[in-house]
Amino acid sequence: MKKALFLLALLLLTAVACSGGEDEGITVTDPWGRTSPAAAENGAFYMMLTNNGSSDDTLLSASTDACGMVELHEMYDKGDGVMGMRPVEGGNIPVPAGGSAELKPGGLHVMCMMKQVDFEAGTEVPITLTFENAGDMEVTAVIRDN
Ligand SMILES: [Cu+2]
Repeated sequence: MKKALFLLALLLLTAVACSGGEDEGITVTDPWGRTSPAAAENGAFYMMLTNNGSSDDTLLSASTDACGMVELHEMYDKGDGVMGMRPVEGGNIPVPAGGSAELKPGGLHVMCMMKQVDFEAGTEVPITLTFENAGDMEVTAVIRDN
């Protein structure tokens, strides 16, 4: 129910923002991060990026006080079934017009290095996402187990 209200609020905000009949642009759905022990140096954030607009956009970067350094990463197969991760090609994540980019465990993620806070279940982490066209968007990632 709480989530439904949140989504409704988002829709209303979007409606207000688009009252001029402008491009709807980027929607960020369900930003979250996985719980990890305080001793763990790194964490990751996941979310769904949807582009309802008519022009391509790109997630250029992300930043948050919860991390000493943030990069956009992807998981890849190092061979022999071993997975590694690396910064995405070009350092950014394209979100094509009418399409989406899913950041999820085992794939694309916002990498949080030098964690500054404990990733305990229920913790809310404000993140600024910077898009090429949509500009800066503030989202709040919620920490949970999966
Ligand atoms: Cu990573």
